[in-house]
Amino acid sequence: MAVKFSTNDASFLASVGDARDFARFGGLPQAALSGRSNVGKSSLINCLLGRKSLARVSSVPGKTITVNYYTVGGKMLFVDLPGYGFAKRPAAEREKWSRLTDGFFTKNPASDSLKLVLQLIDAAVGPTPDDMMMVNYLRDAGVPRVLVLTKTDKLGSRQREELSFRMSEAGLSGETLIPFSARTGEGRDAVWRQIRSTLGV
Ligand SMILES: Nc1nc2c(ncn2[C@@H]2O[C@H](COP(=O)(O)OP(=O)(O)OP(=O)(O)O)[C@@H](O)[C@H]2O)c(=O)[nH]1
Ligand SMILES: [Mg+2]
Repeated sequence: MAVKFSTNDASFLASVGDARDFARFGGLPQAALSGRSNVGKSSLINCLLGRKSLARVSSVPGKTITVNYYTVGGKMLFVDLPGYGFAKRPAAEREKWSRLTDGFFTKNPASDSLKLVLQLIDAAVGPTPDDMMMVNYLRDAGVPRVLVLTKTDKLGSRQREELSFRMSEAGLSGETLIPFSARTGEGRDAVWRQIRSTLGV
């Protein structure tokens, strides 16, 4: 059964810019957030934890290329992965992104602790080629995942239908899909249920 812990009892743990430091975060189960720059990763963390600005929400996408760890109730970690798909990013930064993200999934001594990836997809944009690459990677690697469709507050009912059509066209209807909005709180409980059952917390 789920362990009781307070989701308000959360704090920023560390910002990691070097894959060698991932080893330090074994032990507690991890839920990682992956997605395009600006898709709403930090906002989702703040929303889940009921905090205004624990995770920094940026109006300029992709400013920092670091992996950010947050501890929750002393029972689990959120891992905010650096956003991808920011076209104007210089080559050196893109390379840093690849090195860090690749390191997180393929050369992470603490990867046993990674229990779930929340793969965020902007509901108003639909799955981009980069999103598809990421989802296919997670699929092939057998990483447990849920697809969180963010910013649903921007959609009318017609656009919601279109989105679900586009998701199935992209071959994603077999995935666990959770519509989510940090603005309205839609999907917050569903995301927590997934995290709790997958991480066993
Ligand atoms: N309408 C709406 N806007 C949102 C929502 N979530 C985030 N945003 C906005 O989208 C922008 C990016 O949000 P962030 O949470 O910083 O996105 P991120 O994925 O962490 O971005 P990076 O850290 O730069 O990769 C901000 O302007 C947010 O206010 C949402 O649910 N609805
Ligand atoms: Mg962020």
